[in-house]
Amino acid sequence: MVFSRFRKGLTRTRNRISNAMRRLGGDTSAADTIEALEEVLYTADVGPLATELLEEAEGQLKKGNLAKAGEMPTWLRGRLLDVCKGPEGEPLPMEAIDGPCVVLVVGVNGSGKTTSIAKLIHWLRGQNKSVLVAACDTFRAAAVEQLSIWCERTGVEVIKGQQGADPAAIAHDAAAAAKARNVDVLLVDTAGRLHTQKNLMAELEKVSRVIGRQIDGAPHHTVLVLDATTGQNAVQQARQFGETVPLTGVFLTKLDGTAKGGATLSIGHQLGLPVLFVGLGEGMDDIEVFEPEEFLDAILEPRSAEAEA
Ligand SMILES: Nc1nc2c(ncn2[C@@H]2O[C@H](COP(=O)(O)OP(=O)(O)O)[C@@H](O)[C@H]2O)c(=O)[nH]1
Ligand SMILES: [Mg+2]
Repeated sequence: MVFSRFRKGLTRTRNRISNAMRRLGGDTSAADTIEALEEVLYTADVGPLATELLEEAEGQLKKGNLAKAGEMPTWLRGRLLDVCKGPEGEPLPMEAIDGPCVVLVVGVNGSGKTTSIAKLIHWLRGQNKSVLVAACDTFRAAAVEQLSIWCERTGVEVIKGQQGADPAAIAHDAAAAAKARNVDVLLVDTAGRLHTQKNLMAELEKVSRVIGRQIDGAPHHTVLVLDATTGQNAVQQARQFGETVPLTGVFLTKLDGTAKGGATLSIGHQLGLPVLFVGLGEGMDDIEVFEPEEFLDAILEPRSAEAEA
């Protein structure tokens, strides 16, 4: 069940804030309530949003709103939901386009790009979409191999070149092949890079441009893969990547390995970028479409009857 998968993946975040959440719902003084709220927000790493919400809560308490025990958690959930909903993301794959939907996958080293591509293949195949993959991370030999193994397992073809080959050339061939075969989706894996690596950033721009020359309007999605365990740093990365290639959304990985799941909330809020998918483990089926309501239930609602791992 989707619901329990979110809960399982977000156990760490939920456990870290559960005591403070209980205090928040208790019948305590305004000062204690604010302290509990502060702990919830900072522990979950919601970023600058914390200050904003704390001020708002203080104002509400002073006015005598939120006076009854139990009102504060409901208020918090409502406010976080507003934030979390963020901008609407264009669904993937896009049905309205003529020809293959091209998804360029970018991010820093180790953020989980290749694994997330495997997950996307699995998810798309589950919807009976035909998929082709471009191995444009030609930087490390192991990268092409890693991607090829996933493609073999999922039964999709991968367009690849030699180690050190020009990623733009592979992108070109892959886009041509995707068009010729009329596949539903072309997923493009890229090498990890930092915003400070000017050549690599220029290379990314070129990959994107070359694809656009082959297929009208492509890439239709440029998805930034962010490692949730980096918390607020992820927000910085998103800003910097967005300056080179226009981003359409985020794939947030490793939510299962962090207590900083709250950072997810800041991404939409601070960047105006939708979180499209989340990664909740290393397997190819550890992928979920981001659902704000389920996400909030999973971090905010401890269940005493539930055996938490
Ligand atoms: N726990 C967990 N590990 C992940 C997730 N996504 C990726 N990883 C791991 O992160 C590491 C780097 O992933 P990889 O896809 O090679 O990153 P890339 O360099 O961006 O392509 C690997 O060990 C993956 O198994 C996730 O959602 N949860
Ligand atoms: Mg990779």
